[in-house]
Amino acid sequence: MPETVIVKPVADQPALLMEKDGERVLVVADLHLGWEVSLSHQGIHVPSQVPRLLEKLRKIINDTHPRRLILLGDVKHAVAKVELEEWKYVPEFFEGLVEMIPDVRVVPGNHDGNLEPLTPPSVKISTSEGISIWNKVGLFHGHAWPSPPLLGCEFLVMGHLHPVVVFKDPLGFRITRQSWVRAKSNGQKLAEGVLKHESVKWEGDSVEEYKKKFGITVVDAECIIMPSFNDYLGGQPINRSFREGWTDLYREYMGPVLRSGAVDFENGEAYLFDGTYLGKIQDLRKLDQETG
Ligand SMILES: [Mn+2]
Repeated sequence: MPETVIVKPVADQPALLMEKDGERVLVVADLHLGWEVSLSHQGIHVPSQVPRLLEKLRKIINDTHPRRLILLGDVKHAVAKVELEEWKYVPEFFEGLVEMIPDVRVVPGNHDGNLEPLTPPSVKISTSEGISIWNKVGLFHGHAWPSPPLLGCEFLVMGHLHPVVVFKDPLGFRITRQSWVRAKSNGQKLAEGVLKHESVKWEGDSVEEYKKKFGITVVDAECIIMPSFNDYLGGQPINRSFREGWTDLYREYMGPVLRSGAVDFENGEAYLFDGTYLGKIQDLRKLDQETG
């Protein structure tokens, strides 16, 4: 019997649901807990987002009944040090969360240094190279290369980019909407990237070398880039045409996999949360040129 995996966004929510043989796993990315603390340093006071984010998760969990929840990186906002307020926000969030769903795993992002002392012992934290579910779905945050086994997965899911699409309405008002991105990856190029990252020297075909070195048959995975779960955050306008060249910040947000060109981002498809298909990213960029 062929093992079928279903991977699809939850309707109207920045959450991804995967299912195989009746087992469901829910994924959310980029919560950036404590983001409001960084704003308060600038004199802007926003109440703690923890209760609101927990409520949003509770609704999704009640609707979808997952067995496990995966937080796909950037659970907290402060990068290097643990901000004083994080000792309150982050444990408060996880306490509420494990009451709703006991099986919680974290795939760390670039903001998740020192996360472990802030989480209950039942929450498992992987390395930033990511994890695979059922050997079918590879999950990594996107700021770092994935571990070698992930390239054998049919689906690659990442966060980190916080994709948004920016439009102008006929009156010239700017409208920003969070979006999903779905794009095809090139297994050959992905294999090259991971081999280089793992400091493997090779000649000839990267896919053959990958098989030899890691025992993994690389596939052209379907790549899904998740919107940020915390909707207060700004995002990266994926349809900006970058006439002056890509900014360093945008390159940073792309992460090594997207920067390498291993994912066909230009032909990637953008979708709104309600499932509306916006078009290919390269076509949305033309729109930006016309209106910008
Ligand atoms: Mn990130």
